[in-house]
Amino acid sequence: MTKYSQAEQTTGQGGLQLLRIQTPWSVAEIYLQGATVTHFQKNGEVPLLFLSAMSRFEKDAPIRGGIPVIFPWFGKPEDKPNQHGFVRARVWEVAGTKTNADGSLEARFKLPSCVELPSIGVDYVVTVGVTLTAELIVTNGSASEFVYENCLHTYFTIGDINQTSVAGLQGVEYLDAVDKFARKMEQGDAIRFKGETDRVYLNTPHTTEIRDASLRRVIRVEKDNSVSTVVWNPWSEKAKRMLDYGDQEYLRMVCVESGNVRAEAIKLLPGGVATLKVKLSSLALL
Ligand code: TA6
Repeated sequence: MTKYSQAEQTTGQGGLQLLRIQTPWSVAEIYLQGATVTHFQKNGEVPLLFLSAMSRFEKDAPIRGGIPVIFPWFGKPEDKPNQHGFVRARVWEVAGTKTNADGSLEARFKLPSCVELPSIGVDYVVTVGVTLTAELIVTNGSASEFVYENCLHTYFTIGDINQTSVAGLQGVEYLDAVDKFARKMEQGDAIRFKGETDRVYLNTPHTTEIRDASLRRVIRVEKDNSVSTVVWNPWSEKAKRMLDYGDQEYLRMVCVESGNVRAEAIKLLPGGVATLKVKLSSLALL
């Protein structure tokens, strides 16, 4: 255990570059590929983030797990070449690290300028301490309105999907991707999982809680400047079709994602700056 926070850049899986961060309370790893936080673990706890054992760590391939940064589109719009934007597979630059007054470590990343986004600045700030925060900052340096979707597509480690629920969305409308995106209302006090679950909850700034009776842990997902929450578990059949994901891994993970997607896309005026922020914390399930 380290007395002071520190960060070192080193080589990780597949020969990819990553930042390895140690703080007095936790450890984290952030791959420059997609600026993907792949690991966050508080001392003495099970890792908070899930990373597939089958994930690819190759140039231009998204990492399966952690916190993929989804931008500038979510899902697979007809006019787009692939799913979930392109920045999660690009190599970002480390813009700097610093230790904050509270002892946490802040790592800043910058998306290198790209032809797809002329005059759009994209920065990402990850702060590691007792909690983990991630902030995606978009600056519109162009002369026209920039419309985009964003989502921090976070994979969480749980002990058993059959003993896990997600609370905080009761009474919220959602689009059910496993039922032709039918518009429905969340009736229950918590979402429980009995099969493939893929829901886009709308107009919800609410904090959610993942209640894991197996690990006796609550993971709290707080967010700022986000009105869409996506809840996803592929379940067994889709898991088998995913080459970078183990057939049984659906039992030990759930995605609770924070962003602004579909009709809730961000419209950023010239000169505007918009920040999407999530804060992840864990506490004992009493
Ligand atoms: O977040 C839910 C979702 O849109 C699901 O439909 C599923 O496709 C998941 O994202 C993973 O997408 P990916 O492109 O990373 O395989």
